[in-house]
Amino acid sequence: MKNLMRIVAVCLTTATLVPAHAQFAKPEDAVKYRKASYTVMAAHFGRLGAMANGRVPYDAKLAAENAELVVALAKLPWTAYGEGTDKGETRAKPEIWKEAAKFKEAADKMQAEVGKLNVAAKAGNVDALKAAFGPAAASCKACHDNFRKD
Ligand code: ASC
Repeated sequence: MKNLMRIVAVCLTTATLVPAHAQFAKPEDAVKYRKASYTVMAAHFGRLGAMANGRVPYDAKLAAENAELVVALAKLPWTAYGEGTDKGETRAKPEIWKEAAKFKEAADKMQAEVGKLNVAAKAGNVDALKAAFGPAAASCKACHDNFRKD
């Protein structure tokens, strides 16, 4: 019994701390999860965009905090494209699964670009942020163009 409790505890801890290995009870849960991760990512990415485009005043600390969040959030959606998650309330195109290598390449590219954006945000000057924001936004858009229904 003690061992069983230990196994359950380890599983629960792992499920909580390692979203990269997120398990979903139902495909709908996975779809909700990935949409939620994009929604939160877009909120923080949007704050960086507002600063990069001069819509809100540049704030180095806020930029660094938001970029750090974007990097973390950018790791989340990918485990949530498992079997059965191509249906239901999703704009995901079948190409995600049919051209899985291409999709992974786009996902990796986005993560690389937001990684650079994070480095730029930490540099503490708005020009670095501006220079890195464009390519990061383009990497979001590339994936939308190829893999998302409008
Ligand atoms: C954003 C946001 C996206 C990307 C994309 C870039 O701020 O929410 O999905 O930028 O629109 O083209």
